[in-house]
Amino acid sequence: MQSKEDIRLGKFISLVLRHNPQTIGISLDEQGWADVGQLIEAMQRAGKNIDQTILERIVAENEKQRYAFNENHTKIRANQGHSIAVDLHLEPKQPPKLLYHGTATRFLKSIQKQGLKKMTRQYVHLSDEKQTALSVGQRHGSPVVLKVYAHKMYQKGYRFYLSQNHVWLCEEVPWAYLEII
Ligand code: HQG
Repeated sequence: MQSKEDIRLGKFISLVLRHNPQTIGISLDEQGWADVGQLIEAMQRAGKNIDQTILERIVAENEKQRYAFNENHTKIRANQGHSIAVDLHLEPKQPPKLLYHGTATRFLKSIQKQGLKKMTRQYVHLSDEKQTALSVGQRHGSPVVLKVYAHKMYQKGYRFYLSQNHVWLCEEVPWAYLEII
């Protein structure tokens, strides 16, 4: 179990690596990598209690494996969830027959009209487990899980990607491939 402080630091690292590196004055390369030394120094300047040991622990223990180091641990990036344009070099992959997306009931009308859109992120996020989708939906309010006919989409030429921490990603899901469960 991660300590509350590690969870808090992890959320801040997600903000920096997915959405806003400028908030602590660093930048990411085009594949989303930050320099580990720069990240630590910049976080310390921003008043965060972090060093290499703490960062290693946060990355290793994060319950969703949200971050990855490069081989020699000089660079770090988020495995998914970006709103800023980065190219993670993910290869298209054949999805399972069904995937799931958790959302809030208040978004359903709009989703029925437009299908699932990326909104602020780089991809629509899908899961191969209903339970995971349910927890994702709960973050937004009264949850509802949508079944995604992923294989049918794949057969029609839609591309799917699998992030390093096992989140399925795609550009959009038209309503025709969705079903409320
Ligand atoms: C909804 C977490 C209206 C969509 C999770 C969702 C995930 C629409 C919200 C990752 C819509 C966007 C991503 C449309 C989609 N009209 N609403 N046409 N299309 N939406 O947070 O999937 O914990 O950007 O259903 O585990 O909730 O941060 O996406 O409710 O993997 O690592 O718009 O974030 O990962 O919300 O979550 P988000 P998400 P972490």
